[in-house]
Amino acid sequence: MNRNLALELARVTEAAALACARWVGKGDKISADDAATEAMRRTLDLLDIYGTVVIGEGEMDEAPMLYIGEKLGQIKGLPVDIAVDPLEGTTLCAKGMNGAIATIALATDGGFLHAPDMYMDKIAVGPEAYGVIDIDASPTENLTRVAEAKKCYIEDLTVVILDRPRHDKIVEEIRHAGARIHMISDGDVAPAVAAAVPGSGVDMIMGVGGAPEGVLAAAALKCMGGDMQGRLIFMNQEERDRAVTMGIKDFNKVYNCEEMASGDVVFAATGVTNGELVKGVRYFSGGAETHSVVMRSRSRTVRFIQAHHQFDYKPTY
Ligand code: VTB
Repeated sequence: MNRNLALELARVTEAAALACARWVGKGDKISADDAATEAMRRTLDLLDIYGTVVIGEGEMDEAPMLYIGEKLGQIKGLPVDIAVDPLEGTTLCAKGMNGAIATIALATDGGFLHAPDMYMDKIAVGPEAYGVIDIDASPTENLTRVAEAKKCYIEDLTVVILDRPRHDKIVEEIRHAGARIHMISDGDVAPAVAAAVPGSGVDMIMGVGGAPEGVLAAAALKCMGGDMQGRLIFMNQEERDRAVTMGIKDFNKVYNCEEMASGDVVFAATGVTNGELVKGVRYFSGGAETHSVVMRSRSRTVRFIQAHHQFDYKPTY
């Protein structure tokens, strides 16, 4: 994959973040998501790729843009799979809460798991704890191993977890084991990625969130040498049937990072609101500042990009 593509992806997530940042705190998550999606699609279409959306805004009949199967980019370009979440954390954006990002990943050779829109049990860590996590082991066991790998006390570890009743039991166990918990109301991609960023303050994520979000997190963790495991959670027969049509055979399979995101992978995210991974969009007279992160699996270079956008010269926003 062309190394410049990773940098160009920053432009795509910047556009999405700038578009939905106008909706921060307005209480309208649909308009915020629409704005991000439209901007992402428009900028993505300019890239020299021949892309197919595999993780997107929904099925063709339910999403007008960035739907699963949509072809994007220049037809003569490099064939890639596209995974997008133009606004990860729509409610966070609508309420002006921390943790909303615009994010995208590309993979060559059909590299992404075609994860249906359903739940996934996840555990993710940074490179120092590569190879020590096991989704089938208890939270205590995982914390013990991660603390050992990171040469710290369990009490020094911070676990990010979605604040949901379904996590009551593991929250109790994590507390009992002594680790710190940061509960979030939405948006588990950014903290999963942050777990692999030194100094982010996040050591791991645990618990059940969205499966498409799991693939995006895996794409980033692959680029950084982090580790992740995920298992799809089927709530009903309809979800099982849907998974079968998407090529999933083993309902109990534990997917590792590589099985969710293989091939040559690039990932980008831009902050919409502030978070542990990136800061949100900040306005100044005549423009706005964005904070993005872009990375490539081949080189493992992770770039944080702070950009100043002048609206007089970029009139869309
Ligand atoms: C999950 C999580 C996402 O929405 O999909 C969550 O992975 C939905 O979980 O990051 P619930 O059904 O329990 O609300 C997000 O938090 C996106 O907002």
